[in-house]
Amino acid sequence: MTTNRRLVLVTGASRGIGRAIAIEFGARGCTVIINHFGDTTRAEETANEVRRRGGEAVVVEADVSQPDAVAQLDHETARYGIVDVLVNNAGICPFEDFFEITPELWDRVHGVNLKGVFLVTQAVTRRMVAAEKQGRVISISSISAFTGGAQQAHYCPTKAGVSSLMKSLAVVLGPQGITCNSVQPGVIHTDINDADLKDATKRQSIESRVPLGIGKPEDVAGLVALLAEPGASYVNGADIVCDGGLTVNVGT
Ligand code: NAD
Ligand code: RM4
Repeated sequence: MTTNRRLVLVTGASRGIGRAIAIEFGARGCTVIINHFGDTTRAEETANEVRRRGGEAVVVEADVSQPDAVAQLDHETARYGIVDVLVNNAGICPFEDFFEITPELWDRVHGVNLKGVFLVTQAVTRRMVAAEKQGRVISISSISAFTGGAQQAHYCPTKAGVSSLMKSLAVVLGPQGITCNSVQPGVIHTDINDADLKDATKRQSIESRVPLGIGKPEDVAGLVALLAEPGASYVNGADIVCDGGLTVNVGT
């Protein structure tokens, strides 16, 4: 089935930032493929909201760290046409002390956050190139690509890797008319950090450092949608910080 609507694939779109991105593209009349892993009920809720805003939605479960699952996601997506906009958003951050991080946990975080971006992007852009589609790849990196976190020694390198991967792909795919960029959110209240942000002391400490306050998923979604507009067609290989001023707040 193909339509004139732009086809947008958002990984990890059942909740949080990915859900807000899916809904934003839905409001812009797109067909949105809503990927998730083990979160069917909320993925269906996202799909319903996309439809309510005027878009079309399809839910596809796949663990982005697994090559076979990504091949299946790619196959399902291709039924709706060639992707116009890929948003690599799926990610995990199981906060852990450095000395408690096992090799298995390290591999899992790297598998989902970094290998997943490689697998999905390779599959989707292979089809874009074959179809001569002037597509967009937008990956949700993080300020953690250039900052550290006491319980994020496994996570931060994955985000540095995502930002780095987008730069290489900007070079590889730019000549084909496909742009690749990263968005680097700061602290956005979602399930990923809900436990931390419910701790009043931690919340106050973070809040006191963010000039615009703790972010909402919609604060990131608006920027991602802008990067998919024609006006952003010359942005390629960029890291765009979206943190309410958190990381510049180091003066006296
Ligand atoms: P979230 O936990 O609310 O949502 C995560 C999403 O990823 C869910 O839809 C889940 O189904 C999906 N997912 C998890 N593992 C998956 C897998 N193996 N395969 C496919 N999908 C999978 O988290 P969030 O805060 O919305 O995070 C979204 C992205 O934003 C992540 O990449 C995260 O690192 C990044 N990020 C978040 C923040 C923040 O403060 N919340 C800041 C910077 C970057
Ligand atoms: C982000 C960043 C945020 C944290 C989330 C989980 O990339 O490090 O501070 O809340 O991850």
